[in-house]
Amino acid sequence: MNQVGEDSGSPGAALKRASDALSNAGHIVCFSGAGISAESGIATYRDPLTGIWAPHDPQTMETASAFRKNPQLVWGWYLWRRQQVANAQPNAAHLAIGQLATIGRKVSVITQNVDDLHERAGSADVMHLHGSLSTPKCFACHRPGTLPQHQMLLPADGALVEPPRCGRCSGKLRPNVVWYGEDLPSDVWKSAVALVKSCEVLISVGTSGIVTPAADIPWLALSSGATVIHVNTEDVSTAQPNELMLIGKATEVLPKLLALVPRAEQPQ
Ligand code: BV8
Ligand code: ZN
Repeated sequence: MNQVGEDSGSPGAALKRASDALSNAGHIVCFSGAGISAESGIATYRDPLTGIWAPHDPQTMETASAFRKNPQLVWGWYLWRRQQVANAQPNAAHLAIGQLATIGRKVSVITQNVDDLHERAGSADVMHLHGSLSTPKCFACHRPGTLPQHQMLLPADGALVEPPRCGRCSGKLRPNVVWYGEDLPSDVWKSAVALVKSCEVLISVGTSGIVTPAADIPWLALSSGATVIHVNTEDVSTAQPNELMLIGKATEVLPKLLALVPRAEQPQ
């Protein structure tokens, strides 16, 4: 298994192999998890919750049954997370991926994250496998909910409030994210799989690979003949031939790696 910093002084053998693979690639997929937003101050799912949310386990709050049981708590948690994202900035890793699309190669961004930091870093057509915090939808009729800004903010005193109602059927509004036990949006999943099967390189950044079917993405790329480059503070590789492990923080590894990739001769 190759990792960054193997050789003394020069860029690591894996970093060299990774930049070579990217330099020969026409289509690159960037697949991200919560770890890419960690350095923007957004807690990962491995971090314990803090403040008023500390007593709660995220996994139990990310379900339809939790919302049915306590809509105020779940709605409040998502408003709090939305505010966390609004107060955060894209970091050097998001920006490096945003930049990659400007060097004449086809770049697709597929994320498990529900934040909008890839978009705010300049990436276009970001595919959100697990939805997004940006707009709510109706729990009953699934239509998107449009809300005045003040209803998308947690009350200053942190009070938990009833979720607003759908303008069409007056059902409760819920976050437009994919909860555990819910199917991923089939159109998004199908498009993501098609892109992963057709890319030459997939960079997998900041994901623990626990949640399926998203966790299958890197292995789908490998089995389709692509090179997979993992970027993570921990070793998450399975040391297969076309698999590279770059260990380090996304904001340190990604800019260094992507700076080594020249503009494509024949723009894609
Ligand atoms: C589905 C949106 C078909 C919500 C999320 C039993 C019963 C029912 C279902 C299941 C079951 N067993 C398994 C399942 C399937 C289930 C599942 O996978 N469960 C897990 C818990 C085992 N999946 C589903 O239910 C999915 N739907 O399968 O539909 C179906 C239908 C019915 C019944 C069966 C099947 C839907 C899953 C979607 C859940 N929604 N998010 C919200 O966010 O509120 S998941 C959420 O958690 C994220 O979106 C993401 O996918 C996941 C977290 O994973 P990561 O992103 O990897 O983040 P994590 O914190 O884990 O790791 C961070 C990584 O970054 C670490 O590796 C760390 O080392 C690294 N890192 C940290 N800092 C840095 C860094 N790396 C680089 N730089 C740094 N600075
Ligand atoms: Zn409705």
